[in-house]
Order: sequence, then C-alpha cells, then structure tokens
Amino acid sequence: MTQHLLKAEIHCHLEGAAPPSLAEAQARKYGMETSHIIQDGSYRWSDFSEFLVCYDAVASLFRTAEDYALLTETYLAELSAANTIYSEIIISPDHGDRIGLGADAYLAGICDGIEAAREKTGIETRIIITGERHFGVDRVVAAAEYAARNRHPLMTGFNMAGEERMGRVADYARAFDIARDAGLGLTIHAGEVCGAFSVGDALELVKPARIGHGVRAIEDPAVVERLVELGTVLEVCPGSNIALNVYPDFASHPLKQLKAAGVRVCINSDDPPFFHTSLAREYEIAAQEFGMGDAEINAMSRTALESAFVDEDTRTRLL
Ligand code: ES4
Ligand code: ZN
Repeated sequence: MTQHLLKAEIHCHLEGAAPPSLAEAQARKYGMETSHIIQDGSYRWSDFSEFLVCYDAVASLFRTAEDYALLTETYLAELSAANTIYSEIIISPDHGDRIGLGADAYLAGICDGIEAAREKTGIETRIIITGERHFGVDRVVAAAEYAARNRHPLMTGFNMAGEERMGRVADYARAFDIARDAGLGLTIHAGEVCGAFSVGDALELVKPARIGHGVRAIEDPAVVERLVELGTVLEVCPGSNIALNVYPDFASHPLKQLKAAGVRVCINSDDPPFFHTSLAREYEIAAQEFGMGDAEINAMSRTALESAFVDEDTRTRLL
C-alpha cells in the first residue's frame, strides 16, 4: 500500500481531472447531451485525436467561475485525501475564452477553488498556463502573453500541451521566449505521441526545466544523455501512456530504464478519469508494476518538489 506516502504531483490537466459524474451534472445544468463523450460512467475515446476532442468537449461543460472553482476544489480534495501535499494544475485560458467566460474569470474561479482547498486541507497548489498546440501557433503565443501580463502569485509556469504531431517545436519557440522573459518556469509536452526527436527539439529550442512525458527519449541514447547532462525532469504519467497505447503494458514502459540511466523522473496522473487512474493509483503502479519500494517512490516525490515551480520558502517547508 502507498496510501501512507506523502505525494506530490506536477502534471495534471484541470479539465482532464473532472470526474464523469461531475461532467454529467454540468451537462444537466446546461441542458447538454453527453452520450457521445460519456458512456456507462466513463469517458469515450479510442485514440489520441479522439481523446483531445473528448477533452475539449468536457471542458466546454464548465462555463462560469463557480463551475471552475467547484472543479478545482473537487480535484484538490481528492488529492489531499490521498495524502498529497503539493500539486501543479495545467490550465488553458483558451478554454475560458472558448465558452465565453473569458480568461480572467476562468483564472479567478480556479484560484478560488485553490484557496478553498488550501483552507480546508492545507494542500499547496500552483497553476501552469498552457497553450494547446492544436489551437495553432497564434493561440499558444497568446496564452504565453496572457501569462506574462498576469503575474498572479499562484501562476508560476508555462506549458504546451495538445496535438504533438502539429508543427515542430521551432514554430512555438517564440511563446516560450515570452514566458521565460516573464520569469515563468517552463515545461513542454514532448516524446509522448512523437519520438525522441521531439524531446531533442524541446531541449534545444525551449530549454525547459521539465518535460511532460518525454518517455520516448528512450528511443535515442543521445537524447537520454542530454536529459541527464541538463538535469531535465521528466513528468512521467505511466497510466496515461498505457491508456493512450504509447506502450502496450507496464513491462514495456521505459520508466525504470530512464531512471537507471540517471534521468530525473517523477510520477503524475495527467488526465486521471480519462485514463482510469488517479495519483493514488500511479503510486500503486510504481509499487506493484515497477516494483519500487517506499524509498524509491519517495525519491520521485522529492524530485517533483525539487523541480516544482514554487517559491523557495514553500519548497523548503514541503521538502
Ligand atoms: C494531454 Cl495526455 C495529453 N497530451 C497532450 N495534451 C494533453 N492535454 C490534455 N492531456
Ligand atoms: Zn499532459
């Protein structure tokens, strides 16, 4: 059992953490049909492209600041019940814009949820603004500009998620320049759907402190070596990788090889109900599927906190 272990997570998409029951309640509230995205209490999708469509459809069911506060607090309460002391949630102002709420109210609702959860449970949370690659270069740059303009104390990082096969990292590098200049921590989804070249491009062109997934770096020893040299942390999401068929099973997953090569890694839930997982389950997977003991698992939680986009006082208190 891993329930007793203190946990930390630095890669979870907020809308991707909505339980199907909450999405259904939201759909009832707004008179929307969900049979195309939810069946028998589970999200329905069959490959990465369909997953992204399903994700955007679920996001469109959260329409007010209060809806977002409820979603945020619901997720953080679940994390805290699993003994989690720190979380970073990935949010995209585009989703606020798309349903006509606007990015400011979207962010304000999420911050309300974070404060409510902190008051009730003590969990520390920070926000990573993300651009969605499949919304196009201009939207990713706009997300970076939004983050740079609104230096809210809880908003500490910038990411790019979405369809990794769309364009090359070079096309989006300008967005990361804007975020870096604003003092935000940088992380980018790479080496999940695309191969090691995508991780190599990210390291060269973005120079992020962390990479979302990055597991397919294992396909090129030179890229693995570069990750070790730079000390870049991989936000590994094993359950997500199996659900999206990046690997057929845990035995084929490269988490242990990356670790053995000296790459800094931690474990995360990504979009937990979409992938039939939770942070608690990812810790169980580390123990049961990867055969890790408490000390090895705790070392990954420390890596998450060491590489967290958080002020040094908070980091010291949590470590
Ligand atoms: C995502 Cl697993 C994954 N990959 C890329 N973009 C995403 N957005 C939400 N989940
Ligand atoms: Zn992700």
